[in-house]
Amino acid sequence: MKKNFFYFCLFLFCFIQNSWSDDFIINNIVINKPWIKSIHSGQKVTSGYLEIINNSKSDDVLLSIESNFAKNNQIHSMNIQNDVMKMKHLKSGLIIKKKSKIVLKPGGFHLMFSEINEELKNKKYLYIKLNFKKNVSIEIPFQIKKNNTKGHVNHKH
Ligand SMILES: [Cu+2]
Repeated sequence: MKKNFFYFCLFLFCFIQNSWSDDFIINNIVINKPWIKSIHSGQKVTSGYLEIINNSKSDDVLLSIESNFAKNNQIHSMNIQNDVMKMKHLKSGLIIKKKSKIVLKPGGFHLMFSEINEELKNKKYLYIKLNFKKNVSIEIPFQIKKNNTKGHVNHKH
């Protein structure tokens, strides 16, 4: 019991400490720089990005994501086919190989939110829950930022 309490405190300490620097740690997973593209009022779709590092000795999978502000929350890949960017819903999730890092960025893997049901104007952060296969789940704030790249223009589902 005492031992569990110690681990709980250690977890809290790590979590709080890391939330100040935009890094989050849960078990063997480290998450860096989570951000989400700001939207105009009336816009119903946006996307989110982050870096995920898997420090464990086995592969893990980001199985799904959840949020309160959108009805549809999906993990997508993006590829160029005949000069057209195509997105694909990764229904069985995104694999993060052991001891490696995966970067979700404009033009590549991303989190996709549609049917957005909230006014997001005056918010700085949005909370999104990431469900991993082995390292359980973590709910973290994604910073809302303007998008400066053109990675998500000209695409088709
Ligand atoms: Cu997408």
